[in-house]
Amino acid sequence: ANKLGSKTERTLAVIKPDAVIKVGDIIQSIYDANLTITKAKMVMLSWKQAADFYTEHQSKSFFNNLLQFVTSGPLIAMEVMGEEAVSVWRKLLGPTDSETARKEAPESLRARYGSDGTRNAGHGSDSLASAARELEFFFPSTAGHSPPNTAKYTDC
Ligand code: RTP
Ligand code: MG
Repeated sequence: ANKLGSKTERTLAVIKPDAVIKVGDIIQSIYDANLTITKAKMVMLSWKQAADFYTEHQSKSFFNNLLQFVTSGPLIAMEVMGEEAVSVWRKLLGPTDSETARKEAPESLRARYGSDGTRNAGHGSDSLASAARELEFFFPSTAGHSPPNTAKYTDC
């Protein structure tokens, strides 16, 4: 806890290929929710990288469709920080299935920008442990060299 007694967390937020065109609205929503973006990059994942990232889902029926989708175009990966960032970002996303989201959380990002149960606009880490693994996947800590212009956030 910081000096105000709140739980500042970091989470991985990913804008999936179907919603990259909406990056402006999504960044606005993040700041409106009192969260901060502390790292960001646009990347293309190979099939192998996507399979590694989603390894927990490798035996699921939707695994192939999921990999097909997330390798179909660029993603925007962000480290998002703030009070209860893990749950606040998942709440902003809304229910996994965008059609469910349109019924149950019409203001959510998946309701607004997703299509169905697979093409659903975004990803959010589901726990602090997942966040640590997933942030390391997209933003690996490197020994030694720091490239220029990398902002370092140590607290809010
Ligand atoms: P995410 O990991 O992307 O933040 O989403 P989530 O926790 O709400 O959903 P999860 O169960 O972890 O599923 C990961 C992603 O797989 C795709 N999916 N397709 N039945 C389906 O077609 C299906 N179910 C899941 C979605 O892209 C989901 O976000
Ligand atoms: Mg998940």
